[in-house]
Amino acid sequence: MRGGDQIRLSGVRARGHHGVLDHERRDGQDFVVDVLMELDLRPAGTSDELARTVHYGEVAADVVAVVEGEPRDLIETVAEEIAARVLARPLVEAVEVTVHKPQAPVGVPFGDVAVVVRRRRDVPVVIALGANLAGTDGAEPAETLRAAVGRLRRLRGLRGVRASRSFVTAPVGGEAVAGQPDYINAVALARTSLSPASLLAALHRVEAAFGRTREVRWGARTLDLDLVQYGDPSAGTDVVSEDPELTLPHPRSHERAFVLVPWADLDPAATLRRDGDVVAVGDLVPGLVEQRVLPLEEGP
Ligand code: PH2
Ligand code: MG
Ligand code: MG
Repeated sequence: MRGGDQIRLSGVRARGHHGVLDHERRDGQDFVVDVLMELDLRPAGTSDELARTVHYGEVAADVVAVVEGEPRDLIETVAEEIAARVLARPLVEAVEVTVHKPQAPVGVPFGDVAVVVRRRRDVPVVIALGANLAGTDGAEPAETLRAAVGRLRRLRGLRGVRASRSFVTAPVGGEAVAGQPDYINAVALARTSLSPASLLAALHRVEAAFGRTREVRWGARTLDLDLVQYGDPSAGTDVVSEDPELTLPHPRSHERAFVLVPWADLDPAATLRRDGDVVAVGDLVPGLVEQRVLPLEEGP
């Protein structure tokens, strides 16, 4: 488990016209800003690729743009705006922004005055769970799904995990899944501060912990955790990605009753993006009645 990687950028100095007094608006003064970003640095550290981290030069340029930009009465507002810009960068999980105003009109000799704001990304996500093989410890698929939801609840960077009921479903995929046992499927809703790539990596680690192997695409499996959606399509904040490693939204979810039925069961108001359009998940279900999906009866 990683212990919280960070990028620290400190002492960025720029001239701004923020403040409530006339002379502050007229003459301006120096503002000094520190930015502490939390993000997973492993992808960059193991690939040496700038695209897999945050470019601190771009963050510094954002800071200067806000300080030199629209004059505000309060440094709280300046700090909030900087935090929002930094969090808009997809890899940043959390940010702490300190805005110092060392020449503030305090009226007595003083060293420094600063505000500190801490903001964390909080994105709704949809995760589909599936299993159709006993686990390495002999656990039945339904038991594996329950245990996997427990793991998700303890995952760093994931909060408010809510799971649907479990469903028994016929294997979908034609030839590729012919002869496989029925699946147990469920859907979990949660909120995350992780980037899509970090969340996917965390899901892969949970799959591996449950004995998942990947010899054959669409092979029977002890546990499959798919990231179906990241963000809220009805608010236009969902991430759309064609990256073959992580296509978002999941490219086949809209035609899979084993995802849509548990999802709509848990959240009747759920929406999904399909070919650019935002559709109600519940509206897609009637078109898929030929796919067998039945609630798993809780045994005595
Ligand atoms: N997963 C697949 C392929 N087919 N069919 C059902 N019923 N449930 C699944 O989870 C499933 C599938 C590939 O991930
Ligand atoms: Mg899958
Ligand atoms: Mg998968």
